[in-house]
Amino acid sequence: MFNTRGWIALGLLSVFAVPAMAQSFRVQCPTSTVTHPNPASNNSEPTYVGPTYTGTTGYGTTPAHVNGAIKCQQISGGDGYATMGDGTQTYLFSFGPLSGLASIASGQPGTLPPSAFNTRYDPTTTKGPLQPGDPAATVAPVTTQFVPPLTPAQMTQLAGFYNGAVGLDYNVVNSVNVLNISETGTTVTVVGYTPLDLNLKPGDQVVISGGTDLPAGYKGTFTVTAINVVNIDPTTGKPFFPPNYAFNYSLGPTGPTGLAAVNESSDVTASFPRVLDGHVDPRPIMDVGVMNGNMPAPLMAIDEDDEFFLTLTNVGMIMRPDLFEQHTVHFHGYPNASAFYDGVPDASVAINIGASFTYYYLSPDAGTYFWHCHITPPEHLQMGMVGQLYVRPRQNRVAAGTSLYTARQTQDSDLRMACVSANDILCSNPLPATNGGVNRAATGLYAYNDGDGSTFYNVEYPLQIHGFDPNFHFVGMTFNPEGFADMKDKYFLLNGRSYPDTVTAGPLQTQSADGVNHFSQPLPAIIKITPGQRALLRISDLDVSEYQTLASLGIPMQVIGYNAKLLRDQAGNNLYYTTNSITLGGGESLDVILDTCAVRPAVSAVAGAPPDYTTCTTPLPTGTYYLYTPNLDHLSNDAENFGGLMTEVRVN
Ligand SMILES: [Cu+2]
Repeated sequence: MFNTRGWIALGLLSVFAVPAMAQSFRVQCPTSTVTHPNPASNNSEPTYVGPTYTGTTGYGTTPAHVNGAIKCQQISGGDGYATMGDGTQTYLFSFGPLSGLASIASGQPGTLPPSAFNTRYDPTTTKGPLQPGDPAATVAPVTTQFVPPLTPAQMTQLAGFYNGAVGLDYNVVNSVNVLNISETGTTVTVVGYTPLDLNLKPGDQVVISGGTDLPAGYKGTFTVTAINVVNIDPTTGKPFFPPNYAFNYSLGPTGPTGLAAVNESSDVTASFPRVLDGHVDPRPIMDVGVMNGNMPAPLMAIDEDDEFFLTLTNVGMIMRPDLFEQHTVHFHGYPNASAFYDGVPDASVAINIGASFTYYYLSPDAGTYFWHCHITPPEHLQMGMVGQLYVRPRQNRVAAGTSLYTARQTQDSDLRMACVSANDILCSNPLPATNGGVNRAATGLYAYNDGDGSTFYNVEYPLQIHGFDPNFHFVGMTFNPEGFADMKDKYFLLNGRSYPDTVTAGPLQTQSADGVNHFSQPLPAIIKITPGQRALLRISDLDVSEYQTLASLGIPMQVIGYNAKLLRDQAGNNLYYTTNSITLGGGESLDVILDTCAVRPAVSAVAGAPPDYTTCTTPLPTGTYYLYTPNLDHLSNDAENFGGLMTEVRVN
């Protein structure tokens, strides 16, 4: 629930009962779906020219325009350690990456298209199998005691690190001994001694081989044309076996005909090449996932109209073997495809140790969201199970030079996306009051489907505010009862780090109780802006015990969105405001633009249209500015009278 300041789980009454789900370490990242029918085009975002559906009832059989893409990500739920600003190692309940390891360690979202996710790590490379602590264990092995920031050579090594799903492996080889093989025309029917139950489907390859009694014409590599084939024994007139024992393949239009049938063969086999179909090897998942907690949890970023498949794998908490903690992913305040994926365990499903579950999300509304585990929320949130999530608007995909107003108007012809104040009182993103005549800029992005270019930015920085109570974390590690009412943060974190760690480039590394270095805090909080340009800060607060204020010195903060909603009234007037500080409670988010330009030219003659954000007449002076908290007791790292909630804005 987005607009409540407490963490109370409002019971989302699901129509689903909570079944005892059979769970496994499988991952799911389909290459096509109903709204994304062509696998070849689902790895990138097509230009937005019109709505996906224009019907007024139900779901069309095929989309009018394919919009968005498919995105996949895998994360672990477990434990780990992080390094605080005063050097203390702090124990976490936490999420870590199980896909996009290189992206996450580079401070990027770990969300990948199927072509990048569905790859297999090859353990026969010179590096050998994935190691605990990877990629830290490879880029900066414990023997060299790497000290951030990474060297250029280490960064290059990191960028080249395997980035797909860690455990994804070939399915088990499906090879069956053949009872009977016969030909009709050039269609061959193969009946196995055992059922063909390993995901065999038409289009798969089959290799037929055998000894002396198999006519050569049957042998070779062919394509399966049908499965579940009724198979009749000509001598009895009855089936050899049920249909799931048999399949067809074709010898092709010019293939040999009249091949003799072979019955009760002793050495004919049909084997199906190994494929990547979601089957995983648990070994690398446990090697990489255990004690690999990240603070913040792995970053996720998707685009409107995407379908997002997120697999959570619970690898257990090694430091707390007495606990049988489940974990979930709760996309806080997110318009879910179904309450089933809301991650509130009371109303939906929770993931047990040794299990994986794939969440499915649509992405109808752009904005800055966040996510967290919803098991015993005050505990798991305080302990570190908090992550960032944002959705980029379709307006980014409008062709450069075309009208933003028209593109925004076009979206209203899809009832799923329509935002018309006259018949939707919850609509927070109506058309602008006037058409300012602003076109899609050649470069740069937008925070929302504003229709007037007013949310334009050049660079974006996700910024998570959080706080740690070291006493709570200590008793959380040492089997003692936690004092929930005593919870009091002593470390104040931006992207999981206190100043001066906030301005350390590259991932922070922590040696965990397994003796291995892990990239515990991958995301720096340094804001870099070219003078005259605009930076979007996607700020979320996941703090359990404190309100947090963040102030900007020298660069005004323009607040354009709150809780993933554009600040706009029902008549289409922008309600953006400029301030020098913002205050958030746990469970809130804000979109803030830092504009390093004092004077800009007009882009449009229309009164009220925003200026030309792509050009700057008078930039702000270069230099280092600060984002910091004016709650001065939060400018500390526990007992250290220094540090805390502060970072740098580097304009140069
Ligand atoms: Cu949890």
